Amino acid sequence: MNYNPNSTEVKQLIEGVLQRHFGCSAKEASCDQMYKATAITVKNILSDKRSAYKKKVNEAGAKRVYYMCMEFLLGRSLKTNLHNLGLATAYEKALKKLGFDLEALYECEPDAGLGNGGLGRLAACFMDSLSSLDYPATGFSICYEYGLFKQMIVDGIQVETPDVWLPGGEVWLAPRTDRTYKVRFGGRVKEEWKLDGHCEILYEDAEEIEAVPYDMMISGADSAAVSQLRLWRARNIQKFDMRLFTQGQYTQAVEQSTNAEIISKVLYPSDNHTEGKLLRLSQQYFLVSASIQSIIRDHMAVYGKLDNLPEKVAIHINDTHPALCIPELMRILVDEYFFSWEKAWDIVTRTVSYTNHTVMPEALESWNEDLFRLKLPRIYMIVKEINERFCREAWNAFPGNWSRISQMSVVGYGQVRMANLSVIGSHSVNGVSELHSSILKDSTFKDFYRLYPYKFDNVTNGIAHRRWLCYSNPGLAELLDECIGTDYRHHPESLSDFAKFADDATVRDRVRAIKHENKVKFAKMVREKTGKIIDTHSVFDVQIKRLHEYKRQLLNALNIIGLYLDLKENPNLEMQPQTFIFGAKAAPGYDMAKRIIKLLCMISKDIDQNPRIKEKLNVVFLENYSVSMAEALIPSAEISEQISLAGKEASGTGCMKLMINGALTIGTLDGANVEMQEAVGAENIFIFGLTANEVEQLWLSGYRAANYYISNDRLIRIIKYLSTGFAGESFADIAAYLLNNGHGVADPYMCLADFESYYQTHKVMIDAYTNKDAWNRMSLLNIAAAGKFAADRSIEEYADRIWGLKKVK
Ligand code: 26Q
Repeated sequence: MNYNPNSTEVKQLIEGVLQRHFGCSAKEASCDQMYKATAITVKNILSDKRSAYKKKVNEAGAKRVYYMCMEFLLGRSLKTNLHNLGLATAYEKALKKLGFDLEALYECEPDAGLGNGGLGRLAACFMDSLSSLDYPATGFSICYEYGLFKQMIVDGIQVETPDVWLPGGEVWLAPRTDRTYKVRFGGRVKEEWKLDGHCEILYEDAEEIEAVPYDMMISGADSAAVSQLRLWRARNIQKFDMRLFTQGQYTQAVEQSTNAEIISKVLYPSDNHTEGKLLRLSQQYFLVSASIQSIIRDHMAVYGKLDNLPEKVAIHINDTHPALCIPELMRILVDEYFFSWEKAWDIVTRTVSYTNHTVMPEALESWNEDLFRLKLPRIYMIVKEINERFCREAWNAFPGNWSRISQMSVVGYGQVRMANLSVIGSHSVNGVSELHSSILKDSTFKDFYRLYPYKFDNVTNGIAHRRWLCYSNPGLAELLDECIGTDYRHHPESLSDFAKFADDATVRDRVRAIKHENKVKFAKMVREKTGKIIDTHSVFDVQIKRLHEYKRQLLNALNIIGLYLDLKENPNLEMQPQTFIFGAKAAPGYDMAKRIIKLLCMISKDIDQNPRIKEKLNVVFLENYSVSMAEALIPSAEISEQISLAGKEASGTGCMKLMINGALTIGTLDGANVEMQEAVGAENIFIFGLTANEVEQLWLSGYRAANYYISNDRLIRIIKYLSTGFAGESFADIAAYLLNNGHGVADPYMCLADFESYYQTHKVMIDAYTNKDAWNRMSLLNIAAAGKFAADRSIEEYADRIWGLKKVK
């Protein structure tokens, strides 16, 4: 197969697919058909390329990594694949000859939204880097029929509708019905000792569900490797009652068969929060069991034995969600390949590694022990055995210290704790930023750190800089190409060369001009989609991320209300025009998050009714924030809001996307912000608020919101005005929440404690903005310092220190 077709050949490929799949010519094809035909030709090229690469990996006997994650937030694929393959120009020309515009076809593709936010998008960025760096990699996840819900805003209220992505997204998937596996749930387990001394495990009345793989290929940029993302879909195994069936009662026969397919129906829409739902547990085991079986099959096909698994295979669990691969791999080694427990445990712990993504206690997964035993009886037995052996080990390390051992155990107080299982069953545990990794060692996993200090590591997150800079901000990429050459596209650390141009007035001015063009383009898009007009001479101040109390969109809102009141009192006030742009989805059952969305929407509506205020202050809440929307918005952003309460955001990755596109950060010393400050210098970032240690101290001594309130006139006016409300709606409930004098809810994220510092810092930042030349210089320096935050760097660290992976070229 030719991986490098020219435009004439591309044209023929597309025409062939159009004819075979849709029975039409290019003239007759709709945009949707043309997008699909184009995508299919790219998929075919990728499949062939993947086969060739896989052959090379097998011949070399190279180690591979399997990245397990309940979420992959991929967004669109066509543009990235074409650019990575170096085929964008050939396709553009071919399509032009066929009467179509490639840029317009990109818009036909729905986002694959198989994730909630940070963790899922990180997994997608990592797949890009793995293939671009020529590492052999496979991702495993679930082929959800519905991805993350679509968000509609009706009168300020978030309404969720199903995300039907498959009709347009399916073109990227290759079903492999020849590679299905069975996954077992429920029933009873019997142990039967055989004469030869081994124990056979028998299952009675278990429900069997079939896992069907749908494969997606992910190209690297100018590399030989193509990564595979294997998505599992659940299928009923039709065990009809044949008697009923032959007696003509087929509807009854069908009714009696269980509906296993709900397992891959929908993605759970909460992030940083777990609910302990049984269906979620089934999803996790479904993913893990099918994937481990697939890994074993591949490994056996090449090596014919499993003793060398840790030398040839790295299994990475992205958070605790796929942690059941630890007992599942034990099950297969012990029950099916008759390894001794000790040998199997050695293999498992040398193969598996784990990344933690959060320190929020409500996000630490635990399952009710009884539910767990009923749903997964054999896995439960294995988990119990892991637990007993661990407790003995811990007893030797901490003799007599019952309370410590019980906190570290996997099974305790009627719960199965997935984080403890993950730490015990892996050889490496890492956090996702320096600060987060130290919090894991000092507090979350303090006792484990004493027992296994050698397991703990840090790999700071990174982003796919080709997608988030080169492809989504072509204007800036072109300027970089001119100034520093194209090397940074493969070696993002070379972006630092751009710093040499900080004193070049022409380059600074071009940075500004590119930003302005991007602002105009984004404003045009918003106008076309929503009718809303954005002043492109106002500063674009952007907060885009899931809606969560700890991320403190509310703190941003308080500051906006302050500005609103300033303008209300003095309509002639001289002020830099500011547009505050938000994009955020709230978990459907998260009432406070939905109230905050409503507050933002009502402030926006109120301002729309006040033309004098509108000249200087605007709030835009973008509906249905998604990967594609982020790609359109981020190149136009000037201020990046990263204002979580210090110690709560594990890393954040949106901050990196905004930085590399020249936005300046206002933020707390939380997550990756700490390292961003180190990289760019304190004079080029706007840091405010309590540090993680100060937060901890304040929490221990008792946070009293009223103390901050009574001494601050501005805050008093703002909080009082919340009760007056916006566009006819009072937000007295939010005022009570912030002051901790409502019933039940109180603000554990200390918005009022950081308010004054935030307000002052924001003001300083807006002043800085009015000095255009100095601002552009800072913007340029942020771009130059963003190289560290590329996923290429993260992946090199994982490959080197955690997975022991070598490139296969
Ligand atoms: C668990 C059980 C049941 C239902 C849902 C969940 C669940 C799902 C998603 C729990 C957590 C998540 C997602 C967490 C997440 O996205 N964390 C973010 O990970 C990013 C990548 O490392 C970090 O940058 C962010 O700081 C972190 O919040």
